[in-house]
Amino acid sequence: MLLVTFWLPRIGPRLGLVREERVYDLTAADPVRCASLPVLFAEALDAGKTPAQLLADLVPGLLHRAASYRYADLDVAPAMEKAHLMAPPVAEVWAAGVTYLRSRDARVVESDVPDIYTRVYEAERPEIFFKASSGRVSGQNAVLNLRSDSKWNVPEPELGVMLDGSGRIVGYTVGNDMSSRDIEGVNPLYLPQAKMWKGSCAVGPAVLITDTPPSEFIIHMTILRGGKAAFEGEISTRQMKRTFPELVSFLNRDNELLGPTVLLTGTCLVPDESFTLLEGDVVEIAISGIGTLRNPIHQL
Ligand code: DO4
Ligand code: MG
Repeated sequence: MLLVTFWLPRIGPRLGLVREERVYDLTAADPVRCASLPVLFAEALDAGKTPAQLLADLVPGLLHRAASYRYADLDVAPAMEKAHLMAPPVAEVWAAGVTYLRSRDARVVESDVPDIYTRVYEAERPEIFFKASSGRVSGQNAVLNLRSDSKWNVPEPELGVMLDGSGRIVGYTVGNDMSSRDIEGVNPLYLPQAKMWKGSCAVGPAVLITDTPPSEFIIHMTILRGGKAAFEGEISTRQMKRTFPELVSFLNRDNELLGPTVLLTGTCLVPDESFTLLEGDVVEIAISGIGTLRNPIHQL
């Protein structure tokens, strides 16, 4: 099932179920168990179920009494006075890197220290880094920023694995791990600055809650400039060197999650070296079975 979090003016965030172009307000229909995504995950854990199992039990009885909205009417620029889609309310976003050959090769070209990317691609231990805390995650149609001290910025379209607070994989979402290639290229120790600044991470809007993911997700990215595609590409998560459970096992190792958490699983779509994002671009990342994450770009 596809869930979104959306904002209703004067009411606040709601948990919604997406079905046939409409969003059903689950919070209105069951304010206790469907108060929010973290509450739903905690309820499932308490009941000894997965969120997919809990939803399968609950949803048939809820839909007939849930108010619904057209998805397209919620898919607008976020503003307090307008109903709009929000980022899933996660505690943190982490990210894995160099999980695809394309990412390894692009970084070998850009870096003054190319060897480390080849080594981590081959190593048993994956690269995992902290990307964003909850307040730093941008949602659908929210502006993402380009650093003022970087001249080479790209989006990184990535499949995000959704974990509940206990570290179980409970679903999948769309993520954009914005990156400054020139800052990372000068010195890999600058990675936190190449990955984290105001408006450098977007997630959502939809979360596919399932215990049986498809054998592959297709990730398609379009970068629109003046209404035309300045970059377009598509890959399959089958091209990834590692598995989702493998990446998650390293994130969970000797760790404690602070609540629902997204682990971005790495990029395989890297525009060629001449490409950088510009003010006014719009990045659209579509993942099969989940939906499209869209963000306009602003130069700081
Ligand atoms: O090694 C730096 C980051 C890699 C990354 O973000 C990716 O491969 O997606
Ligand atoms: Mg990345």
